[in-house]
Amino acid sequence: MALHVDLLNVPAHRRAVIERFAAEFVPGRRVALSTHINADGDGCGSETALARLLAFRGMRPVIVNPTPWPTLFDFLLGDDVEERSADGPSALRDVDLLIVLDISDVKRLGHLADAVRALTVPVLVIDHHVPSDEPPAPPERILSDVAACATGELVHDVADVLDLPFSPAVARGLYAAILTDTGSFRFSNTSPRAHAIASRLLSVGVDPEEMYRQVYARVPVGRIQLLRDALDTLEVDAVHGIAWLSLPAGALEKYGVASEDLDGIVEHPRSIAGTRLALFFRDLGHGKVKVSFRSTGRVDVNALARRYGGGGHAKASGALVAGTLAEVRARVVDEARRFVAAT
Ligand SMILES: [Mn+2]
Repeated sequence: MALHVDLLNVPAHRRAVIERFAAEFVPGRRVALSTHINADGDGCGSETALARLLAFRGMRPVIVNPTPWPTLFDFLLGDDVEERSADGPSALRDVDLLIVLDISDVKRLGHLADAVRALTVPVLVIDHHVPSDEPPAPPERILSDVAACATGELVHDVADVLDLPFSPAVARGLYAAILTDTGSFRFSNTSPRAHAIASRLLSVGVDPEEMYRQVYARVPVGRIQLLRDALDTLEVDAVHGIAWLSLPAGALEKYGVASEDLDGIVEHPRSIAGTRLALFFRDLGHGKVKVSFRSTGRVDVNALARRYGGGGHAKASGALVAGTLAEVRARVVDEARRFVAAT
């Protein structure tokens, strides 16, 4: 069927950037891969897939993230992938190349950001976020497309253009990336091409039920207890179509869970009938509150999050806001009411 093949074709503008990138993929070179703080399925899946693909090219990859590798995505690692996030910026010292994944803003590299700004070796970016004011690399070294359902889609394109093998481990990484960033093929970024690539990955041996179990069905009990507490804070402004949850400082410690266990919590207020904007406020305990913004429909939460120095996607964004939980919540909800009313 021609339709399927057409969907897998790599768009020309992506192909051109990837062919330019290939000049940096020199056998023997040490290449570091990094993604944003609190790596998600797209970050981890893209990294492990790209690490293996570049190893096929004869490169020596190492993953160096600003925050510890999430336990949830341990199953994507293996003896063949070196992961040195615990070593911090020093792990970047002797690399020949850095590839930053799933980030448009260098600040998302957390405590690695200054080391990356100071690097003298080339930095490449593979990403699908809305461009920021301070990208981690100059424009000619960025492969970015907001039309990509996940950074994993672009890593797929790298493998396709450079004719690198979709090994089972590569395919699992790419599938995890697309599965999680599309909200299990539910969000608006679930393009025909997302399904076509997923189809290709299934056809080389990815087991969808195993992926479901790994990603969604082995959560610690504390995650569910935390969800119970969070749901208890639900507030709804039915007039404006805004719903939000809050989490006080120390909630993660209380249940012995990690920040990755908060992934998806904001989908609960988002799922309420009539919600146009869902918010999740998490008090980090040091005078800052992390705010997650989710939109259903036309509300551009990237524009809203940018007012607080954050950003992301039009339908999913985040920001770090200074203040107490009560202050930040009052301020952001107030602004959100006006923003939604003007949309
Ligand atoms: Mn992503």
